[in-house]
Amino acid sequence: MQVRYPFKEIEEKWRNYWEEKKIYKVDLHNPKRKLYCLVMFLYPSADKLHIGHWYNYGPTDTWARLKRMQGWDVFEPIGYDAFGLPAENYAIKTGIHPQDSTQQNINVIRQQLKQIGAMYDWDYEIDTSKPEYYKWTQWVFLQLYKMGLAYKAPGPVNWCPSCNTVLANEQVIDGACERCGTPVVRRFLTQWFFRITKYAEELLNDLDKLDWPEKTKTMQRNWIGKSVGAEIDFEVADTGDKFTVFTTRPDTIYGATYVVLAPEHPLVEKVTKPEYREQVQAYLDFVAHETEIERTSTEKEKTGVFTGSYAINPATKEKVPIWIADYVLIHYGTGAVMGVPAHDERDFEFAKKFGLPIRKVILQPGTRPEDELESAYVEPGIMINSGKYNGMSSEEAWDKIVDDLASEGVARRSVKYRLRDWLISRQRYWGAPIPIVYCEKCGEVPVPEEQLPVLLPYNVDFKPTGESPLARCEEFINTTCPKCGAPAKRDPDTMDTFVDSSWYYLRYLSPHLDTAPFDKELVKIWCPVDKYVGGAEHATMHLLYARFITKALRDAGHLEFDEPFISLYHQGTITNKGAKMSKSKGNVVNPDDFVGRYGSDVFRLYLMFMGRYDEGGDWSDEGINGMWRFVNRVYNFILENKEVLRSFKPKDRYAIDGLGDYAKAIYRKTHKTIRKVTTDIDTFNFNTAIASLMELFNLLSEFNENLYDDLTKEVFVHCVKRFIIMLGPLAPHLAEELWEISGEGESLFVGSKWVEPDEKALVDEEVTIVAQVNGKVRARIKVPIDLDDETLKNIVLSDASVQKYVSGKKISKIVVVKNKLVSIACEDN
Ligand code: ANZ
Ligand code: ZN
Repeated sequence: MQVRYPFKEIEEKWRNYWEEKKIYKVDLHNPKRKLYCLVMFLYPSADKLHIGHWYNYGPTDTWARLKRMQGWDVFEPIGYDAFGLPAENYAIKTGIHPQDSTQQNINVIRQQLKQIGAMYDWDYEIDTSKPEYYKWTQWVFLQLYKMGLAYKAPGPVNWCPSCNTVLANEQVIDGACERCGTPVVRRFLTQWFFRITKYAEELLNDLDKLDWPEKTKTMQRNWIGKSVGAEIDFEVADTGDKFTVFTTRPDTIYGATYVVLAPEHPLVEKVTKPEYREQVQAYLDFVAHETEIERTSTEKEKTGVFTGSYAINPATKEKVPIWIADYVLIHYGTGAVMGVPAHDERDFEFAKKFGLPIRKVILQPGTRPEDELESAYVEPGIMINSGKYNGMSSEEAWDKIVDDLASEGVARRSVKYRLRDWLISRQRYWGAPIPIVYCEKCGEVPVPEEQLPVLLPYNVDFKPTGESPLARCEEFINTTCPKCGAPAKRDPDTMDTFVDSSWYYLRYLSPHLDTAPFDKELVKIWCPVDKYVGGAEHATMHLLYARFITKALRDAGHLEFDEPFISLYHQGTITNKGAKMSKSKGNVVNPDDFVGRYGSDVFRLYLMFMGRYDEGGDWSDEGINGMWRFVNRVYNFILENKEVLRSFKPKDRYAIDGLGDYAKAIYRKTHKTIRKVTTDIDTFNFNTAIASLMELFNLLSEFNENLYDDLTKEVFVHCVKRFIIMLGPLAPHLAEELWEISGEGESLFVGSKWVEPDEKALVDEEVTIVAQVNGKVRARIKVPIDLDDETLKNIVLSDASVQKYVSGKKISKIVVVKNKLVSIACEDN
């Protein structure tokens, strides 16, 4: 009689067992083979785990369990990125204080996380909003401050009018707030920055060392955006004022027929001639209302305005008009460019629109100098219209022109990066306070390390107004100067949450250490992280910041490695009937519903079975139901064979030639499956690992106790035990239970129980197939044993000697006898 798989009891039983026996405790000080497996921790911004969390954590734990079963000491922690806008916005929506709502959420989420049945050690949980954590986030700030890597500066910032706060460049997606989608506006404010640009070159070069998805590395490379070029000085005609352009194409300077200043360029005011003032002012007003995305859009028609002034092209000594245009950005390069319409697409469009001269200086191979340009020619070629450089290749001229202008003192080689310094101050409540005090006498004073943490007060009106809520909190803002003792004020801003997460992997090893941000010894043993798994949406922010902070702490003498995450994997996303799951569409799959109905292992198995892990998959209620049926079959099968399983102590290896047909077949299949499942799980190909276990199970389930001799039974037990072992990482609760039913006393996850395949069993055995056409033997063909009918048919039909008898004829019937015969009947015509 079939029983319903009692997942509830079983899952609870094993979770309690694991926790009581502290199975997953790792001796951090003395690991034999350390492996730090980390998942991106979670925002407790809502009160539930969603399927995306589950999809990150379940399968990653499967990988980590394989490693554990293979004998690694695996450290796999979990925690909460509890500060920040999402948590605060949630608190604003519900009216509950962020600290209370965050803690409430964490308590619910922790229970859900436990249901995953991962190997988390709850003694190592971290919560970035706790003083014991953010004390050290403030410490990180102070280290950077000491090194000149944290500084305050006025500047244009991205302001979200809805979240009422400044955003980092990385938090602006297509001109809108990453969190709420409101278009971002520019504001001028004094803010705190981390000097990540100092590490631009190293951040770029070290990408080569990392085992990361190529796509993510490319995104970081593009984000850092290195450009090799030159700065060239131009003089304003008549006034002698100077400005500098940055160009990656100094070879085109003879074609520079105009120059453009960014609307915010400091010379704009001065070069604007009185007759042009009105138009220029109107244009500046227009630009002020544009978003960054509008300004840089290549789709949009070019706009700009002439200032009335001219500059001297330092190569041709010609006077060229000075324009202002929005496509030149103030914070890139020098905020000024030389316009070369013949060889730059934007300049070409601009010149066409405003009737500026287009002068070819590089000849496209296969064209003549007098041919008219249809569009900008941006590739290399032979120099023309460029004085003494004519006839050279443009690549050669690139260096020569820079050298010559440099010797005149009007140019120098220059490397620019798109990367901007990281703006870390937020005018919000729910974050780590910036540990700086302002004293009338002493100015800006860092809070001494021994006075940390600067506590975030509880009684604050946290609703955002645009001004920092902490500024209105008397008990917080008023303090005394750490240097002179005079009354002083604290910095009212809090830090971007990405600061919290930039160093968290270090804290996990000693989350309650009170005397240091992390235990240096443990960090030496365990870091960097060996495997990091999380969403691809973090390609530029978190993953870049954590790399930067690691390098900065290294330079401060606190770390001895260069990179935080050696190997990175991005899980895909799960859709529902092809559509992205979202609350607004009402198509979100709630993990609890299915964990409640089928259990955590079935849910985990189904998530992994749905598709390639890096591509995600499409949710289907039908699909998870299929997985439920599979698990039930497995469970009942083990129960039914309990006696046999307990009656034999199988050996580790069998000589395959001495086995009967069935024993041989299951032995071979089992060992092939071990090989496949091992590499599949190791490379995050969970779906194919599960598929091959299903195939193996189908073969094992043909077993019939009454038919076989003792040797066959013994081999059967050998195979079933291995099947259960392989199920271990994929369905840990179920596998533990099956392991116990099969007569084993010790947990599957104690010791290193993973198994190696028997190499001898992996070699395919061959059989000779008889091929008949209309009853006559036409060929004998050697093929691998156990081929399925379809494959066998195809092999026989394409055999040359069979072909002779069937080609051109209509085949009426093919009979296949596995491992023996293929018989073809065809009609004569
Ligand atoms: C003249 C020129 C001729 C340029 C030519 C290109 C092609 P990347 O590679 O992105 O660094 N540029 C420089 N500063 C700029 C700014 N603040 N805003 C907008 N554009 C700016 O691009 C460097 C090129 O972008 C520079 O080289 C400059 O145009 C433009 F045939 O100078 B070039
Ligand atoms: Zn002072």
